[in-house]
Amino acid sequence: ELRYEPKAIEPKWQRVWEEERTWEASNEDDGRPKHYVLEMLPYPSGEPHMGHLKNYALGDAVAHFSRRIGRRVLHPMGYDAFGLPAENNAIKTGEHPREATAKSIASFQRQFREWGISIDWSREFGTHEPRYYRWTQWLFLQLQERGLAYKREGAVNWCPNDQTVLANEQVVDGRCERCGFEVEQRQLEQWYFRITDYADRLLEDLDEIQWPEHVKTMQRNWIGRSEGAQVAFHNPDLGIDYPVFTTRPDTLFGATFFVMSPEHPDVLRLAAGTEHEQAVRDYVRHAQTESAEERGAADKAKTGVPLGRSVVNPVNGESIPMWVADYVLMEYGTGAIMAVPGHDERDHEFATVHGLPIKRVIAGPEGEDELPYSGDGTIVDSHPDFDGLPNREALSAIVAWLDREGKGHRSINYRLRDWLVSRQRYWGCPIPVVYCDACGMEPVPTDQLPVELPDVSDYKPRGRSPLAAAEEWVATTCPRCGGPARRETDTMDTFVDSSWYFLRYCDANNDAAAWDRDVLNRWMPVDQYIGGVEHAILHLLYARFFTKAFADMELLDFQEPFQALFTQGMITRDGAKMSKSKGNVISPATYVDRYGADTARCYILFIGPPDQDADWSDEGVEGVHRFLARLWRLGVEVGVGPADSPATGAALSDADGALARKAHWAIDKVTADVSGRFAFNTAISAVMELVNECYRHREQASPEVQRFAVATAASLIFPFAPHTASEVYELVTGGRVWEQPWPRADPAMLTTDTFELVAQVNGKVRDRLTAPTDATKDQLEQLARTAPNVVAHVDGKEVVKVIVVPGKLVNLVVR
Ligand code: ANZ
Ligand code: ZN
Repeated sequence: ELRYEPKAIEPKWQRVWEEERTWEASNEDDGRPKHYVLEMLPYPSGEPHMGHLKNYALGDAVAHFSRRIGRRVLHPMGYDAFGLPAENNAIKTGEHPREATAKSIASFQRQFREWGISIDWSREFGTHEPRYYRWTQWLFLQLQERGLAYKREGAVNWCPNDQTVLANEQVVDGRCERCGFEVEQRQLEQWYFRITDYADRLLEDLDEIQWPEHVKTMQRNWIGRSEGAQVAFHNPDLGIDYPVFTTRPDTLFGATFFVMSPEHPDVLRLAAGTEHEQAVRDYVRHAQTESAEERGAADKAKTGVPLGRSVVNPVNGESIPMWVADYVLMEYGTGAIMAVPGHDERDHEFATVHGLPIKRVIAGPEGEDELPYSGDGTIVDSHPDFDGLPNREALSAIVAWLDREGKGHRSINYRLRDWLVSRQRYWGCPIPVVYCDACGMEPVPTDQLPVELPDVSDYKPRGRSPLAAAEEWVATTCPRCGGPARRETDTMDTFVDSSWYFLRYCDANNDAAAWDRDVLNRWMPVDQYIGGVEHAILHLLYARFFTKAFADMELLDFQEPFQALFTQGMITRDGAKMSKSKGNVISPATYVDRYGADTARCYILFIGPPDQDADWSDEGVEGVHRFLARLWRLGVEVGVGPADSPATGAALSDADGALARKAHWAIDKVTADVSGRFAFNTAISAVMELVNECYRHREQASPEVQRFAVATAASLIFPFAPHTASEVYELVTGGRVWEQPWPRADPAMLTTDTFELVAQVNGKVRDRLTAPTDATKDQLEQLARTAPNVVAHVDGKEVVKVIVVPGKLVNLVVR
């Protein structure tokens, strides 16, 4: 009894690849085109899940295919080991983050090997290892030297649960992205990276890369470029010009009031001495207690109080009242707006609630009488120079006029804010600066890096970094004057670690530098990046920013890190996301143990187009397992011997012809499905068809052609089921499949043979058709029924009988 035994087959091949270091890539150029295939590195917290299996099975298929079409492939692996997931997991289990992380990494390492992923292990690292974060710190200091990393006080997002600040990108609908707690605002001194300097380049270069359109759209929206104007409104009491940012200078004549954000630094100064002073104070204090969530809500009541002052509208000299209201945000534009209730939704609502005048200055088409009107139209009731003009034309004329008068200018505004990178958490990369009473802030000199993360026993967050309690570590000497100094106790956002790991892989064992520029240029950019769409904004934007900043520092010579991106869909159960609370989590280990890694890998790619979500089904797994077992059994039965394709034009028996043609068809189909595409599901099903064809011709086909077909099936399935493929290929050829070039389809074998089909109606010949030799009876009947001259003679009559003689004729008997 022949049994397919993955437990014997898989370790056998894993050992060969491990011992021979088959997947290690040399940094030396050997003339082959390079191809850098990368999956997003995992967070080592807990065990690998199905999403990991899918991610790495996808990347491995790309890597294997690329090698076999003659490319020099880099396919490395590492661990994004610092950060909240690892630390929270550690707090939950009571185990030190270092130990919990080490355990998790060990589990990932073991499972990657058991899955047979073709990783270049010589380049592996965790971002928490001093030999890696030494360079994270060095890069931080390079940014700081150029003013791209800086410290300032400002309002920051604070998660009361995680007890740390969050980047804007980590606040989703006013809540902490990780734990879901409502985020508060706090005034704190923090480190930032000046990503806003790169806003335009981050936008423009999106046109240069092959990324899914929806990911590019998310990045564009996040950067949020708005074109408009800054216009100065003069306050005579303080004698100060207050600029506003507006995208609609064409509505300037419709501004009926002016609104400042409660956080605007001049609010209290303006209100001082007016009858509204106390009310303004109360309002400002109240606004501080509200979360960003509450303030941003669209349906929130438009609250606000008058400031008791006014400003002058520069276009018509009108005095309009000043208000303070929390729908105006300090972080956007100038923190103050001109309110145009006739044409802006929120201003209209505010004016209605507080009884402020509403004025129309743009006439829409006939019948559009309601205000606010946000569409385009004709300028009305504004100024003789502009009235009657289409508003878009007037817009540039008004900005030009403001510019001439020195009252305003064209302005571009971004939603993107600088990236807040300091965290009051233990498990992260220490920020390499010290504070000296005499010299102030001093960077740690390069030869003193890394600043190692000390071992502390109490790493729970409590509002300030747990590192502050490590007194011996904090106390140090000033690198400038040698006097006593204190270390920075904040650590870096873990997104800093993952913003450059793909660079380090290229030169992972370099002890003298973060990387060698020439070596880097030999591998970068990543040709194919693969990961989850949840990283569409944060990680991908930060990595692009780092790359551009490093290009400006002449540390590398390209502008974009990831030339092509593929975002994978989720694995679901009964249509639902897997989660511990739903109790529907299944782990890769269970399936790898029961069916072997090849079945699990192949199934996860077979279940549907990989960019879409797909539902896991145990029957589906069984089906794929049977397919691999059938392929293996063919290999055993056919045995070793000559396995070449029949020569072009060779005279073949029907069975040999059909089987050889099917094999070439499969080569053609799989090649098309995996070349620059991710149609792995249809590629796998083509190999399944080929295996079925092998069984169909088992009795009639010659051993040579059968061997050719089985070897071809093994060769084609190798990127998806590498162990079984290697075994079967060895069984029929004695060779190693991964050392073979990717098979080529013989074009002559792709055209199926044809014959002349006679189509009869009631025994009389009515048409002659060209039909494929391997067409089924149903297909022949269908061909005959749709032939024009047959249709004409059947017209309206009932077909009572159909006679099909394959290779000859179809006769329709009608009444
Ligand atoms: C007058 C106006 C008239 C506006 C109109 C819009 C429509 P985007 O497109 O997102 O850039 N604005 C400016 N700064 C603001 C702040 N700090 N808080 C809240 N709102 C602010 O939006 C730009 C528009 O948002 C600006 O153009 C301003 O209102 C408002 F019919 O000015 B507008
Ligand atoms: Zn000093």
